Amino acid sequence: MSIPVAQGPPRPFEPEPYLAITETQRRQFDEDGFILIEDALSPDHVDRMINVVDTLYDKHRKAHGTSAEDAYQIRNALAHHDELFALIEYRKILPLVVDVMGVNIQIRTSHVDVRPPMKDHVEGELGAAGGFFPWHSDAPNYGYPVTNGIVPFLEVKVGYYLTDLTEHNSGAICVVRGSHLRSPRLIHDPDYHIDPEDIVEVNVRPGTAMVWRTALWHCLTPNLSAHTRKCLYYGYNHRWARPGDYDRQDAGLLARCTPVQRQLLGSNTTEDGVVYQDGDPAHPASRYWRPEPGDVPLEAWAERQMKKKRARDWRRWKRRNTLPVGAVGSPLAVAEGSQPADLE
Ligand SMILES: O=C(O)CCC(=O)C(=O)O
Repeated sequence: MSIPVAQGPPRPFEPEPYLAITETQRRQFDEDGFILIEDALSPDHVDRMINVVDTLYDKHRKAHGTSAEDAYQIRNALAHHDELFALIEYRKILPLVVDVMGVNIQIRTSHVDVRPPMKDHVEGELGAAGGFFPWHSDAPNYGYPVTNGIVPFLEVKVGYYLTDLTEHNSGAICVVRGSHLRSPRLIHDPDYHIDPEDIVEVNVRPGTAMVWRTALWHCLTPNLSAHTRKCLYYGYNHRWARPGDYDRQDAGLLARCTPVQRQLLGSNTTEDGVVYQDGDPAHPASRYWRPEPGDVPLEAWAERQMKKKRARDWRRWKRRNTLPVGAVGSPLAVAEGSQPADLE
């Protein structure tokens, strides 16, 4: 038998607004504009996703008669396969997305990208205007608004990398560290030179995910490796903004969704349309702007996740701070600066 020993309040009772993101990740996300999550997908999950991508790619090639050397992209990918659909609410990543975007979100875009080896590629400047994949940030036509010289934080993308990108020039995405904090006009300024020190070639192993601000300037290295590069992207924006790949998802797909899935697919949980505040026809409001109860089921989901996280933290704390009956004194002498986890 053991008794819990009182040793200051456990972390679960301290204010902790985040479901999953750590302080370091949060800082990196704000300053650099991206974070990498290694092994986000297990090897088995990666294999399944590669199969899905290959099936779609083959189908596309047969339908369009394209060659095995052509790059391929499919948008609104979530509607093309259950496995692609399932990733919209992937349990390891959605908490991070909610941590940075909040709960009033939807999918803005989802895409599969395939880039075979580029046999005849002529080496040029990375991301050059007019090249095969110029530097850009994601934005609708006419651009996102620019406030105080920069694009406000309006959306996040999650990249899932399915093939090995650890080699230089294997088709990996490159990002300019911190570029979300620069004027988007500079990308198109021929006199502006990106400091090579700021360029990060995302050389990652299969299964790695990148959560990034899409205002970050990005381009691709050519794929000069011997294997085809395959990856997936899921973009999330706010429900009060419009989606990018769809206006309204297919009714059959929406009918099969859980409330959270429906929200992520940009729909309210019941018929869309305006509501009248206090029943007053003079005060119509879109439910994307003023959600009705139940329109944002991610809120209740996030509360449940937070409760589970606190319970987990509490159990961990109890494990570390429990002494056998009869033991005297403080259970753990935690050296200043070290975390209790170091002592496990
Ligand atoms: O990695 C890719 O193939 C494309 C990345 C990109 O440009 C994007 O997601 O906007």
